[in-house]
Amino acid sequence: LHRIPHPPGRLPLVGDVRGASPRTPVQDSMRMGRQLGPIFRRKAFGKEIVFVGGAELAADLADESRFAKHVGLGVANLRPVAGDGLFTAYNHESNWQLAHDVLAPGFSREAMAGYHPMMLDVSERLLAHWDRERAAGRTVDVPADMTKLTLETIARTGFGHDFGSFERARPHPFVSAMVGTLTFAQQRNTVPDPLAPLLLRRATRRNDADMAYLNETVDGVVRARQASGGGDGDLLDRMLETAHPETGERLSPENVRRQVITFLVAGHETTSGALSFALHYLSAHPETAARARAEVDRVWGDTPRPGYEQVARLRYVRRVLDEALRLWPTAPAFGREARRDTVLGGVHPMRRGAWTLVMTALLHRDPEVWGADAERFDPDRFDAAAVRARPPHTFKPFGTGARACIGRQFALHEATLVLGLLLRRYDLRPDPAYRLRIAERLTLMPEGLRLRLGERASSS
Ligand code: MNH
Repeated sequence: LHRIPHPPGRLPLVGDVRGASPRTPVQDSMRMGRQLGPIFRRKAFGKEIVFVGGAELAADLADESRFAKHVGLGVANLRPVAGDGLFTAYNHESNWQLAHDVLAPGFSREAMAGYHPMMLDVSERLLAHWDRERAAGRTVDVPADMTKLTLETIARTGFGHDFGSFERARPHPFVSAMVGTLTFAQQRNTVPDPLAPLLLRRATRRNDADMAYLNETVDGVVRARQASGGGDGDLLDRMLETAHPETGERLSPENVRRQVITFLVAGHETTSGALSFALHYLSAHPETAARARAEVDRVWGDTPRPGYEQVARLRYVRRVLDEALRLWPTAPAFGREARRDTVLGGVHPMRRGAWTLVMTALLHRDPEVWGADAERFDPDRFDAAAVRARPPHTFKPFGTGARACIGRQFALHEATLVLGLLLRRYDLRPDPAYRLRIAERLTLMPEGLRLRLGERASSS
């Protein structure tokens, strides 16, 4: 450990807290990483955490024979909410494999093609809302509206449920409760365990109320399904009815509850952030927006409801999304632990069970891989030739290995579809005074991003 640098000015007891804020753990770590190099450690109240931001070490950590997902820090703090649901399950918990095998077919190509019309329906609600805002001369609240869109999308495609987000002026209470639990899980890392009951007394009470609300909501969704006697084979039907193809085992009612919360939260929060960052960059780079819009016109023409196959053909729009996820991976870190005693990168010995946190935004900006201009927004980094020229394991917005994101195709399809529809319809005008600010609540979100919608310029 002594070989791994830490920030200067470490204080006794409290550790490396100088210049660090409980509200911006990711951005603080990004700053430290730039100063300290590809691997560094931060200490807070006797707990020392090793961070990896360099591409070479991150690629070594992707070796599944030596490393696996580590459920720690923010993810572990979500255990009271999401329990042994897919995202927060420990590797050794049998419910992980069971739920993975039962739910994976819900993310197949055929399943995705089935969700497509519902995704379009929800997108049309967004377009109607934005048309009204434009007609009234108002700007739009991008993160709030993207959250409405992605929550409705996962709720309807996965669970046949309608939160009515677009009919509400304020966020649905489910969203407020979710943001509350995510914020609490992040905050929980910043105080030592024994002091938490004292220092976070009020926050803990609020968190208990938020968790109770999330549980009530999902119990309602499950009860409604049971009363209606089954849906059309969506995720909830799989959770409730599908037995494991080999063992015949089924998910327990308590585990179903955890999975519903997991998918309602994991299925919308990060996609909402990804869409919001992409819209920020499109508004700040009119030449990129023009190129993307020209592609949409070319591939979609003016067909009002583009088909499933027509979404993946938006290659340049997809690059814009990838580039936004490179700079601001909305799930900004993932934990990796050693399966057995090993040496990381041939230099750092790790005992079995020792773990480290991969800081995705640092990995995505390593100049060794992305060049001296790594901080610059440039979707052409994702054209086919550039991707082929890069080493593997350098772009990891969806994590890595067996525990990587199960919803990746779902998110990419949804987000590409929506960006295509928005580009085709609106000219996205930034507020010239806006400077990108990042709000952290385990996930990342551009804070205070509002856009003015213009009539789109005539197509090229
Ligand atoms: Mn998703 C795991 C990022 C969209 C459901 N997701 C992960 C991980 C990352 C991630 C990173 C791995 C975390 C870890 O190793 O600890 N996810 C994203 C991003 C988006 C996203 C950046 C959107 C953009 N995720 C979605 C969607 C769904 C979803 C959409 C569901 C519909 N994600 C999951 C689940 C897991 C996961 C479930 C846990 C998978 C497992 O461990 O088996």
